[in-house]
Amino acid sequence: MNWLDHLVERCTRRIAQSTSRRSFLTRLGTALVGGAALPLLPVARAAAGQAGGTDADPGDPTSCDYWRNCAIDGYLCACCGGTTTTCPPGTEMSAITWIGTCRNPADGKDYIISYNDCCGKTSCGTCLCQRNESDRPVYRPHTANDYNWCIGTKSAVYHCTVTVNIGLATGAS
Ligand code: ABN
Repeated sequence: MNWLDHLVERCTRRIAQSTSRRSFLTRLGTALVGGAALPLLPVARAAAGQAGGTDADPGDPTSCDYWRNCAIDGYLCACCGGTTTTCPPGTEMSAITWIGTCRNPADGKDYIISYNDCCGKTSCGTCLCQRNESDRPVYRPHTANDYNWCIGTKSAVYHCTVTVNIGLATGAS
């Protein structure tokens, strides 16, 4: 910890030499008030919603029981170095996807969930989740989820699946 003490001491001395106490306090106050206001910005709220675990997006994205996983058949990217919406490093997201409709327990509404496969590495092997709601036999491809959607990607090797919330489902399901 000695180096940390020296670093903090040097920084403190440099600040003391180059600023007056009043201007230092003004800057510190601005930083504190500004920092406290950051979560009020729309961007911060959106990020919180994506991360899961909030009222709007409850549950653990690494659990098969997580609400967005209702129609999935694959490995959860949130367990494989990615998140619910981003592929793990070194993999590429498929543009062609399986679509499901899942009910969000936070508001009781149905949302359209896009199950994009992440491609380019061998199977993640962790958090296999097969909830398969509304899945139909593979001889009806447009209603079946048991497919490798790594099509049109550089590699056809399947790694894991993300669960992107596309938006509110409207009309009859
Ligand atoms: N869409 C996930 C997946 C990949 C390979 C085989 C079956 C299902």
